[in-house]
Formats: sequence, structure tokens, C-alpha cells
Amino acid sequence: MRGWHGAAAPPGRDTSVRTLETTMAGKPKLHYFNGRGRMESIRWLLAAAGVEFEEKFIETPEDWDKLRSDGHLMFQQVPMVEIDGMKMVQTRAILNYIATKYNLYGKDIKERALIDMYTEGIADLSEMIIVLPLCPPDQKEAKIALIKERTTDRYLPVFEKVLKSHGQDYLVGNRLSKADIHLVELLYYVEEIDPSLLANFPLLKVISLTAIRREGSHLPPQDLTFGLKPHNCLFSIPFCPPELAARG
Ligand SMILES: N[C@@H](CCC(=O)N[C@@H](CS)C(=O)NCC(=O)O)C(=O)O
Repeated sequence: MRGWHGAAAPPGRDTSVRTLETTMAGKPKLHYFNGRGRMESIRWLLAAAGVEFEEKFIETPEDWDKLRSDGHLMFQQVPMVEIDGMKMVQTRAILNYIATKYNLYGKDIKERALIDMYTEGIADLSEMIIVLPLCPPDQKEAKIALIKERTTDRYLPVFEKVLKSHGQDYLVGNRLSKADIHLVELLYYVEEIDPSLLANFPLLKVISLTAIRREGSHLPPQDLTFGLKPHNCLFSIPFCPPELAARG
């Protein structure tokens, strides 16, 4: 099991309430493989909100069978997060719950609509990247080429333009939202694939990273993972259920 001690809360958030809640309800417990995959954005969001969490990794076929036979996985899938007395599944539902709870989801429905649109675009590109480890070797090069093309021609220009258009540090409403956090996570992946992909996006490179860092200014300057150790290699998953591996 991996524990993580959350970063200090961003300014303006009431940490005493969260500390009390955490004590009463227990830390959220994350059930997933020991890899980034679909759980990583949940880890980032909790970390950015300053919430401590625990992880229970699925490390063997027996762990996987047990979790499924326990009946806690609504669709027989992970991520699953135990939080506030619920056993939540479906990544987006989990992210939306955390973002709402920790005030990272805009101030009104229009901001929320924008955050959703940005988040869905980010999710589309992220999805292409996180399934790479499952890609057959003979298709990997073509998939990486497509990811690079979509990164520079479709997705990153949108966010660069948004930041340029309003001149603010954050994508929506001049304050941190889940969209910023998902974007920084994506940029982190993109840089791992090929740092030169960010070359033509100066605002994304500087402003988004600065925006997040400012929320956690106690963090070491290069630590973009909010204290999460990069033990997870993007391109390998230690244990992968056979049905997923077979899907390719
Ligand atoms: N829509 C779901 C998809 C979850 C999903 O595909 N999870 C994979 C692991 S990343 C899984 O559990 N696969 C096993 C299966 O589908 O049987 C979500 O976003 O949480």
C-alpha cells in the first residue's frame, strides 16, 4: 500500500474542515494497478487539493480476482476509490466528485461547461497516451506519430490560445480548476514522449506549470507531481489483467 501526504491547501481553502473530515471518514483509498493509467489523474487531483490518500495496488491475478469477487466494482473495472463511505468507480465520476468537493470545478455552470470542454479534450489526448503500453510493438511507432501530430496540431494550440486570449494564469475564471491540473498532467506526459513537442507553446510551458506551482509554492521547483514519486513508468505496467492485454 502506498501512502501520500498531501500538499498544503491552496490559499483560501479551509484545511481545518478537511482535516476533521479526513480524520472522521478516513483517507480516500485508491484501488488500481501499480501504474499511472486511469488512476493518475485522480492522484493528481487529490494531491493538488491537498488531500492525503492511500493506495492499494492490484499486484497479482489473485488481488484482481478478489477485488472483483468482493462485489465492490460496479462494472468489474478499476479505478475504484473508497471515499466518504462510497466505493466510487468510473474515472470521470470520481474526478468530478473530488473537484466539486474541493472547489476545483468553477464558480457557475458556464465556467463548469468550459472546464468540462477543456477536460474532455485533455482526456481524449491522454487516453491515446495511456493506452500506449498496451499497444502491440509493431503498431507503437505509428501510434506515437499520431499522438505527436494530434498534440501539436489539435490539442495544445487550443490551450495556448485560451491562455493568450485572457492573459491569466489559469484556464478558467482566473483561479485553479481541475482543467489546469489535468492539463499539467498531460503536459508532463507530452514532455516524456518528446520535450520538443512543447517548443511552440511558450505559455503552456511556462504559465500552466507556474500556475500549479504557485498553489504549492512549498514544493521543490521541479516537482510537478505534488510529491508523487514517479515510480510508475508510463510505458510499462507491472501487472496487467489478461483481458486488457489481449485487447491491445
Ligand atoms: N470508463 C471506465 C473504464 C475503466 C477501465 O477500462 N478500466 C480498466 C483498467 S484501466 C479495467 O478495469 N479493465 C478491466 C475490464 O474492463 O474488464 C473508467 O473511466 O473508469
